[in-house]
Amino acid sequence: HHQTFATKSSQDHEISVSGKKLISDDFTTATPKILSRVGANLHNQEGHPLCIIKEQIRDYFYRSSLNKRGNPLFSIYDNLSPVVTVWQNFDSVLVPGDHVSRRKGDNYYLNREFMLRAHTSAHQHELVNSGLDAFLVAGDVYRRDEIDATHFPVFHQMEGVRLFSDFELFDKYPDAKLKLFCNDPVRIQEKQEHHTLEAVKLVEFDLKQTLEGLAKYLFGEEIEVRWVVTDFPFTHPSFELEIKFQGEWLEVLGCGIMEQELLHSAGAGHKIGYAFGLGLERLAMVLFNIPDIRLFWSLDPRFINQFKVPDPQKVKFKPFSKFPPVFHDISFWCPDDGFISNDFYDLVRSVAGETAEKVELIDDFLHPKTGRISHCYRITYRSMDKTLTKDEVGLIHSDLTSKCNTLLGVEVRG
Ligand code: FA5
Ligand code: MG
Repeated sequence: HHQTFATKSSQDHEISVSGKKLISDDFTTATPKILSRVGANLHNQEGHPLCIIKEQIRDYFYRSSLNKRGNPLFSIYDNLSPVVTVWQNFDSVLVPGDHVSRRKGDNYYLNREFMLRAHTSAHQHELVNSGLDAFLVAGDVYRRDEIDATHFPVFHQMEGVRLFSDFELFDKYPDAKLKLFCNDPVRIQEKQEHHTLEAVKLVEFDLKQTLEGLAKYLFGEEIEVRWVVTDFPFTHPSFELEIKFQGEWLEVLGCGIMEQELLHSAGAGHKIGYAFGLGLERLAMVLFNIPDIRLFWSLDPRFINQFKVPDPQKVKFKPFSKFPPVFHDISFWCPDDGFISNDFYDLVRSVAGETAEKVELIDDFLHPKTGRISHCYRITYRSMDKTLTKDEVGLIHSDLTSKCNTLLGVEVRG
């Protein structure tokens, strides 16, 4: 029911993205700024840290999972378009129609039918359906979010899926008469209704060994990891892997046993499988000591040149001096029919691009008499590439101020 600023300005316009032409509608939340990121494919730029980490992960899977003939089991897809149908992103992986993850305020919808994928899980169904048993998908994903050192509206994920037939899974126990499926349809914390506990435990063991092995391959044998139980609509049971980084636990991936209903609808109902989704920026920030997620988008040669060495996986990034920040506050009365902060964050991004380093809500107050709500945000402007002058920032900020009035329907107070 919330309006977003994109709908007020761009209904019925033609959107051209990734070789497709689409007509925007009342669902559109994608901004021209975000559309300009599509096609950058940082994960495919040779020498880029996201490409280096993608190749490291791919090599781990190529080496550690071989079929009987000694060939890699997994194949990798790193060039699938991020323009997907809403069905692919959500319905195909069993996300219910009213699930919070579908909110307009959190996603970049192109229109009612298409969106920029919010996770690489959007491709699970089509690839399983095409007959693959083991695959990786690397790609850019898009989410409307806040702005700071660890959040950027475009980031990258690597999906992995591995399916097992009964004879593959029970290969080592030919006399045990083990089965994948049972006729005792109860869903418990450990398993789905149609799976046997022994099948689930074997797949879960393989999944966890594989991913712990990946963490050790990337970060060394000493890396501390832990498993946390969680929920996803497309897996059960589901887990997150956390690694110890600078004294804190950092979530790096989600995974689990694939929902049988998904496999069934994709034509692989006779197999059991696992799936996982890794955050490439998170892993690369840990591996290379990269302090700020926006650096991945920097064109500054002092960034990218540090990775142009014979053993790039061993690079420890040396931060170069930061250019000085310029701060501006903006406060406004929110419209009476509601306001979502992500609309404001997107507007800041559209107007200021990467020069908006951080946006913080520093005051949120309700007028006791009029009942109106006022927000005050502090914006930190800083360029990765040069010193911004006060005048330069002043122009950006006044542009932002006037667009707040016209596009967000707020009343700017100062
Ligand atoms: C997912 O996106 C699921 N599709 C993952 C999955 C796949 C689960 C297959 C089960 C089976 P989540 O939203 O937690 O889950 O994101 C997965 C990973 O992406 C996170 O663990 C994190 O490493 C990374 N990630 C998520 N949000 C961000 C963000 N805003 N910035 C950087 N990395 C992020
Ligand atoms: Mg998560």
